[in-house]
Amino acid sequence: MHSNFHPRGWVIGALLTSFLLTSCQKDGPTEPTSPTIAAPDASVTLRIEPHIDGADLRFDSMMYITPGNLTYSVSRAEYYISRIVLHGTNATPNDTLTGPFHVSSAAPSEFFLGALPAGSYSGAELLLGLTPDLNITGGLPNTLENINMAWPEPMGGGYHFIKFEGHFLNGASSVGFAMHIGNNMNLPHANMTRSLTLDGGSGTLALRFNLNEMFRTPHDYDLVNGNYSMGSMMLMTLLKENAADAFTLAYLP
Ligand SMILES: [Cu+2]
Repeated sequence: MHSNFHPRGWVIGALLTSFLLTSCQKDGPTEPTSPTIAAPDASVTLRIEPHIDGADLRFDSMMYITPGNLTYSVSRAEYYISRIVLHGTNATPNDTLTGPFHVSSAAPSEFFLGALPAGSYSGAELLLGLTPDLNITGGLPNTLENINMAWPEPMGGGYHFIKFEGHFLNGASSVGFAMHIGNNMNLPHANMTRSLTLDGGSGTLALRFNLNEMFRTPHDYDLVNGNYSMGSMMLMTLLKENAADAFTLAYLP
């Protein structure tokens, strides 16, 4: 899948390059979404829904358009979501969903949260990735999914916060891209400004992640000249800042 990978603009040495190629492009089988646990009494399910400007995410379909007008496909969208803080308003205190929630599916992924107290919230924030205390090598359980997200020790260790990969058309040729983010200084912090009210009963917190926002606002991301982010603090900073408005959160009773 990555045999036609043509990284451009790298300013890193051949040794590091070959290390990255072996450590970061393993395309494992897509794991199925974990089954939802039958919910007793009042319970809230967190549903994480990746999409591209409102279109369902489907892997390996050359059907999406970047803000820079390149046609592209997605072969992997794997990431952690941590520390979702609901901002309490009026008498409601903040409520924090610690996670981390790991997502690797193109379909919505569901996580059983149990009961959440009723309250009104002015919005929320989250981390796309891991908190610094977990972002150390061995900081997460040694499951296959976590091991596959490992960030190389020579680059600081810990884990990838996100691997967003696919191919785009550049003229007649299909070019691979890999938007990888790691290192605490590049941890994306997203804000959601829509208010929501929890009723203390059963429902769904629908967290929607627009992957196309990784390529826009505040930066117009130049995929042609930055198709491989991992070796570049500059590119990872752009992606981090673009992710700030990539999420929306709603409660569905
Ligand atoms: Cu990587």
